[in-house]
Amino acid sequence: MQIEAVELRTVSLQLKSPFRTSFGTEHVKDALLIRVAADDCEGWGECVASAEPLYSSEYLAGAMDVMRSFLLPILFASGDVAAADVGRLLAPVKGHRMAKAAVEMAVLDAELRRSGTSLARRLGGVVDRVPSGVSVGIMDSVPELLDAVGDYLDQGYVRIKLKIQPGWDVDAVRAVRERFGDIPLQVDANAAYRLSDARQLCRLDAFELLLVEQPLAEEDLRQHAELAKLMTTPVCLDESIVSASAAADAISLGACRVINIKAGRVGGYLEAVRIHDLAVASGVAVWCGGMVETGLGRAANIALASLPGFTLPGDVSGSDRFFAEDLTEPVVMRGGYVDVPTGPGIGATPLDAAMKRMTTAKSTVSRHD
Ligand code: SMG
Ligand code: MG
Repeated sequence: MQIEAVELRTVSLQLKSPFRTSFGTEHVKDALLIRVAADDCEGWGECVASAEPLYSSEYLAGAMDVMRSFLLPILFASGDVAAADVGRLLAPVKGHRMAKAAVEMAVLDAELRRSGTSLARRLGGVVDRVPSGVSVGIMDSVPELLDAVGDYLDQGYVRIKLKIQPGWDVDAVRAVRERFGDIPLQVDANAAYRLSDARQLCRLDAFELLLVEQPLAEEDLRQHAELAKLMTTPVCLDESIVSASAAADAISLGACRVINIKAGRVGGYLEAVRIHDLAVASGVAVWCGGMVETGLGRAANIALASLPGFTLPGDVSGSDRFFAEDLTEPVVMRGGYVDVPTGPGIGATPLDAAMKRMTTAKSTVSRHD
């Protein structure tokens, strides 16, 4: 397709409750959305970069700038563009995978809407619903945590992930195990530990967790491999896996037995599928991560999670886990599952009124600018 214009839009969604991780507390979700328009179709993308560069080096205003200054001019100059070409066309720009992923997602959505194909079908999905896990933030107290976990279990979530950090780890996990027994449970440190904390991390082995996610820093593949030898709990990588190439390195180093795949982090849904394929071929389990996406990114993540290698429940919760109101029809978790969208493209579209209310800024870049 020949892309004629691209709309960049920031939206702000109120979170139902603050979401606290080892790197900070979010009260609102600020998202960068992109809409590409070609002569006969349009498509939506969502960039997972947060307002501040605390999860990874990318951040929302930076993503917007690199799109406007570098990525979109390349696409405009490329004439007829297919989604499968976007990664290669944008490769001369180093890094900026979250920005690139959003651009590719929008082109992919447009292409699929035009052909009437769902994203799940395009990516190779094999199921029509996927199990829904929930990520539970760091709380002020253990009783507060137990109330939150109890509430999510009552709602039907099939797997609980606890955010941890030094000072909020073993006691929190023990309390959840003692209260709720043998539930599928895992933890995510968002790189808050160092290899010298291995003794403390090994204390988590007593609780038969499904995995410990990203205990050490993004760059520390070798140190994750050392830690993995010391722990019986499987090490899972999130932040470290920025590409299929990084995944191949991590697997061959023995740095992880499990991978959290986030399309936004790895440069797009097509690279996410390559990581899935590589992991399956290597006997490494994968699951679909989340970045507190709006209904757009959430729908696309569910499509990705329907591929056969996603053998562990993902962070694919219902919209109401985070938002009182989403900007699309909400994703609904029922009986521990969310349905894989079947409509063309990502299968979700912004609702005009909600979108208008939630928009904080909007601009358009055209081929002829
Ligand atoms: O979307 O359910 C979700 C959030 C899941 O915990 C979650 N994501 O490191 O895996 C992770 C975190 C990153 C959140 S940063 C906004
Ligand atoms: Mg994580």
